[in-house]
Amino acid sequence: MSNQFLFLGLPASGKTICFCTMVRELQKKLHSSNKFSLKIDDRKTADFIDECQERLKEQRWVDKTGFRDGENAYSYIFQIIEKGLLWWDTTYSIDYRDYPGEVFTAAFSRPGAQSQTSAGTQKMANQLKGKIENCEGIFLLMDAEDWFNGQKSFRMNQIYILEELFKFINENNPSLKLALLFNKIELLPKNSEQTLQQIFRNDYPNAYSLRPKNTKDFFIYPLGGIKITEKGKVIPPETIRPQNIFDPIRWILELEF
Ligand SMILES: Nc1nc2c(ncn2[C@@H]2O[C@H](COP(=O)(O)OP(=O)(O)OP(=O)(O)O)[C@@H](O)[C@H]2O)c(=O)[nH]1
Ligand SMILES: [Mg+2]
Repeated sequence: MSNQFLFLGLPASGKTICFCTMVRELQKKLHSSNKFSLKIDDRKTADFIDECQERLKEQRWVDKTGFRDGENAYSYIFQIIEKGLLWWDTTYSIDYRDYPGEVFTAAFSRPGAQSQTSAGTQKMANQLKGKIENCEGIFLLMDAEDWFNGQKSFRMNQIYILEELFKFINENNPSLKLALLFNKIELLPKNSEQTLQQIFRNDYPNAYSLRPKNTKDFFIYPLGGIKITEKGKVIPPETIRPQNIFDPIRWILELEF
């Protein structure tokens, strides 16, 4: 069984870090499971996740996802194996696509804004739309700090893109599962989760009403927290302690790990 999932979100919303920590933590967790295991056969995927982990260990952020062309660009593959009775194992082959935020933006931004997009990005944006039509699920990263503190023009643009994405899903693949992942919440006052949902529902009722029917909100902490240096710079913490990051993948795959 092969399932395709996409990691989408605006540039710098935290897709790459969330994806890598989710897979690595899941792999560690499943080591001690007698029901499931996680296997990474694909060299590119293993290197990508190792590299991300090394960067975080050095308390540095990862590089932004660059532009690569071709059918299999940004494709990272691993298997979750569910052990059955005797030899009846079930293998879920999971193909995650971690796109650069600019490709997502180009796919759903205002027509006027598209003239500023390069032909290569626009081509990838069209490929991305084809993937959305055929995928099983989307992890959509939402930078919670932007929702709270971002500039108005930025937020309005974000809402426009969301509405266009929601409409596209409703028209072309209405049964896909959409996990809305609010992250960077550690930068907000405590207990902001409910406020975020209220902002979405009350301030942007149009976008809210367009949410596809299989949408669920998640509040995640891929690193568990952040560190602020004496000079006021935000860096990854010494030890990462992710919170809530298995909830979205459990919901999307319908597996109980
Ligand atoms: N507070 C906080 N900041 C984060 C977190 N994850 C990422 N960031 C910040 O967001 C930036 C972008 O993270 P990435 O994971 O590279 O974002 P991306 O969505 O993959 O970005 P593109 O590849 O440019 O589309 C990082 O350099 C950090 O500054 C997090 O869990 N908490
Ligand atoms: Mg990235």
